[in-house]
Amino acid sequence: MLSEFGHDLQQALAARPRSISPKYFYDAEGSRLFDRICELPEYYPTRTELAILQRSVGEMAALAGRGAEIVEFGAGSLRKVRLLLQAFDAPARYLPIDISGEHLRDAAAILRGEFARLDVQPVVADYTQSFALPEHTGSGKRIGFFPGSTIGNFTPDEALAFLHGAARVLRGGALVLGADLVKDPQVLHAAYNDAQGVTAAFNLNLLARANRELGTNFQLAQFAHYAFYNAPLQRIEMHLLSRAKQAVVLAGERFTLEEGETLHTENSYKFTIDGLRALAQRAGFRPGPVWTDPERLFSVHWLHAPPGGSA
Ligand code: AVI
Repeated sequence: MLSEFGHDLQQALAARPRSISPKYFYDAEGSRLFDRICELPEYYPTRTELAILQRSVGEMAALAGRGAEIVEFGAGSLRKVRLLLQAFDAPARYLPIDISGEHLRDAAAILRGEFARLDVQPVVADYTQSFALPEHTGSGKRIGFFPGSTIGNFTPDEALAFLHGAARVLRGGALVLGADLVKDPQVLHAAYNDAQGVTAAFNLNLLARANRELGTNFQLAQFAHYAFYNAPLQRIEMHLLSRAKQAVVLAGERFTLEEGETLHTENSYKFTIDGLRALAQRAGFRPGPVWTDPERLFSVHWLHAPPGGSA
């Protein structure tokens, strides 16, 4: 029986064009490489968003009010949510939602140690699908947190579906959303083609992971990391490009890749501020303040969820 990864890779190799979800980047090695990407000089999103959050978290705290509960979509960087938890007025509860139970447990244990009065309730679920949250008990608002421009890794339809789901669970509250901005293509190109080759290793790890988990025989040296900005579609595309005609065997099935053919591994959409606000409005949010950096590289949005009790 093939795993979900094996099944999706099999479908991807058989299709034209070939593409696979970027969620498969994140095994332990991929997560470690992504943490290194976040520290790279060329990869501006992480430090820019952190600086924006540091500057604006006081305003966010005032908007959130006392006793808010924070719902984080993905238990990502503790550094970011910690800023909110420290600045908010007596946050009542923290609900991180993540598909990886192990990752969630670790994050929860660290935050419980740091915030003794905070009720930390991890939710193991796929937040891109329909999911349920524990009942909203306190009198504070429910504030969603989705930093990092992870929304940019969704297709436009997936982004809209995610926002609809978030609006449903955050009723009466708000969503704090980080979104990378459209900018000089050279800046974007450098961010996904770093000099140290960490992004290349991150991309190629998808094939290494397949070799480890699925017993495939990908020759990593026969593939090139290929990332470029597709300006009309406002997205960075990452591909793995076959350097030569080659064959790979997955679960007994042989697939041929011609020289120059690619496996499309990721889209990273970039947004205009108005475009992001319009998208959020389509999902029922009322756009509030937007914070950005002096170079307008990155944006953090306060989006008011529709009124009413939370689901
Ligand atoms: C997680 N995500 C927002 C990153 C991005 O920039 O799209 C993933 C990434 N891919 C290459 N570098 C970083």
